Amino acid sequence: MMEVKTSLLDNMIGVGDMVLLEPLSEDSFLDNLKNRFDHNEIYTYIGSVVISMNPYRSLPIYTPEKVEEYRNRNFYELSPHIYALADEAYRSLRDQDKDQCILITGESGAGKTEASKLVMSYVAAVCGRGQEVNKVKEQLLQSNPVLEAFGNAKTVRNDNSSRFLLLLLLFFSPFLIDLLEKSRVVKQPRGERNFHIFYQLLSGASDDTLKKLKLHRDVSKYNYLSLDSAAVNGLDDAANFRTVRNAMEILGFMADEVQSVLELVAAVLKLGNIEFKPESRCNGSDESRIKDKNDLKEMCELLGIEQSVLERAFSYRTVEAKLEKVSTTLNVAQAYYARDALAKNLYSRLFSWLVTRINESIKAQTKTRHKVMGVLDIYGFEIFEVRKTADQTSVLFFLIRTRTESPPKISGIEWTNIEYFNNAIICDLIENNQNGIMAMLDEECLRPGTVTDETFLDKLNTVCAEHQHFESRLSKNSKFLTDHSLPHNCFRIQHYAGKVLYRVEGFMDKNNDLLYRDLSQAMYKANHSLIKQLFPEGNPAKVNLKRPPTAGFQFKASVGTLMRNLQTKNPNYIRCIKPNDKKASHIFTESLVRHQVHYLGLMENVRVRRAGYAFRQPYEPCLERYKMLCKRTWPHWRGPAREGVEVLMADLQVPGEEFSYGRSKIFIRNPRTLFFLEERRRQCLQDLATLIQKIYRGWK
Ligand code: AOV
Ligand code: MG
Repeated sequence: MMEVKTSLLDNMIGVGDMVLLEPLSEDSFLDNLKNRFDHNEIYTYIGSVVISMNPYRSLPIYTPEKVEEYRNRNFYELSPHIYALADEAYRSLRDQDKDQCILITGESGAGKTEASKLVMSYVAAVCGRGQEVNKVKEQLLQSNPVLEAFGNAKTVRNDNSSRFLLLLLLFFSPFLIDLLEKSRVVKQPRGERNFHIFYQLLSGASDDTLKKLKLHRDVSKYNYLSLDSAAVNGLDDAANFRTVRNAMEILGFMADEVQSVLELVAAVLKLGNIEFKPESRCNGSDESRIKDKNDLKEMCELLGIEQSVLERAFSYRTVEAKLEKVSTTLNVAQAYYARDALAKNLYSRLFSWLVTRINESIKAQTKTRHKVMGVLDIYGFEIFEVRKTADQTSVLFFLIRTRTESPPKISGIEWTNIEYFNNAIICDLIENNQNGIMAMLDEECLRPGTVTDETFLDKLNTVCAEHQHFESRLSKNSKFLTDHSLPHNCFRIQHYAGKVLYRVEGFMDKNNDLLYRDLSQAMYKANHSLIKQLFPEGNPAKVNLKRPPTAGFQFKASVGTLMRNLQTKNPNYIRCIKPNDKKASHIFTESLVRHQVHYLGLMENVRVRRAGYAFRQPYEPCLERYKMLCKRTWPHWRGPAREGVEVLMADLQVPGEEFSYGRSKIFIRNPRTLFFLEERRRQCLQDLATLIQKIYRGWK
């Protein structure tokens, strides 16, 4: 009886909407994905959620004709496509005045950034015209190459991996949250690169520009640039550099601004080449000395800093205790720490400045407040990798929060229990103000003396054992897992996605990119307007004894703003899946996809949607609509509407598990049942029409 054809199901490879999958199991889910993927159908729905499989090759499905095809069409009318979601979001924004956000999740390399670009370009193509709009559109699209040059890098998982958090609010008050993975500036994991811009500059800039920036073309000359992966297949650094320069021009950067930006990029490279050596003092202490002052000199020339000022800032540290100032000398390790902290700060502040600058130039084009559409592109977490850094921890809990989706609570009905993972526990575990992991990390960073990654782990373990409250919560839910089977220096957290092993190595460092005040003051003294602007705390007139916030704290604050922002918007979800680990087209590695289906919570997603969102209707209109399908209810039903619906469903032999009777509404689990009812109704009306025609002809 459930054989129904709708336009959605016609000529469709497999099932276009997982909600209609029958029977529903993880295996059938994967089979359906694979079947569709093998036939170039990379998009599949779960209700209104779009699953996107990375094809790893360009498909002819993003043409202007496709845009026209999807324009102003209903979501389910055509075969699944990211354009359908973009169109739906755009139309609700335009017609219903609802601010929209598009949340894109998935692991690194799954296609989040590409998806966000597709949404942006679709919206740009269909949205209104006019001079103002066109300008903004162009600027928005041009912000991509600039942000990617400064914020993306080659990683093991993705040659163009976003290392920052990006929230783009289109229409037209763009707003970007930038949480750059700063640690990459000074150190990259094996097989990975620093941010694209460094390589782009060295290979794409003219000889003249390089000379002005006091740079060599040779990547191997720079400590901060990893050697083993300098050239990436399919990535044309030189051409991309031209694209970036051009985009900056369109975005309204002045020539001297571009020059300043490049000077900063060059200064970071120079900074990385400054090296220190120990010099023993007669009192037995080790002081550090700069090995070769040439790089220091050139860096100072680039930034208009007096060499002696910076040199001093690399040798001494002033600690202000109450009203006293005490200078202590730095040893070699501390000098390197100071150097790297400066590089991280220089670069990440430059990035923030770029983001603000881009926002301003786009804002300058818009005179009125417009409705807002946000695209959130998050850097993926590398689920298979053991090594997790503090930067990524933050992203993890963010992802978890965005993904929380609980089943609907409906009164008066029994639902088959839907298991879903309670993320609140994890959020609490990581974020809790007193004894959450981030809070403890902050506390350790604030402790004077010798704190190391190991003492942090010890603390985590003891706190978990000590705090009754904390422990009971943890042990009950076993979310924080430490045991003797764990490798050295590790702890494990049971995340939504599965268990993740964290290695504490580097946690403290990454959380603590504290810049000694001597250095920020040295930067503020620079005769370089951009640098001065980036280090306002170096202004001696504004002595602020408060410690700068740690990375974890900053992240928490930004995520807070972001969450508040997102909560006011209507969400649209895109879940990206990576078909294989080889960046190859046509390969579908089942185990890998299965894993992602697990941690993206897609099965739960289908169940939630089937259970809750499929269809519900008060008894009266339901009876009115379908009463023609049953002799006992047609043309009039005398009695309570609910009983009428019961008679109707029994007469049509709709299986009992397909629907439930609520207090005032009927709930239908599966849209298939709805299609069935609609199809029967359509047939009925058609029969009626034919009958009327016959009668009419008979009359003639
Ligand atoms: P990510 O954003 O999810 O990773 P990307 O969007 O950068 O991943 O995608 C990685 C690569 O996959 C791209 O550079 C493309 O080569 C390819 N790709 C993705 N989507 C498509 C598509 N729809 N069509 C063709 N190729 C595609 V990360 O930023 O690393 O989390 O941190
Ligand atoms: Mg990305």
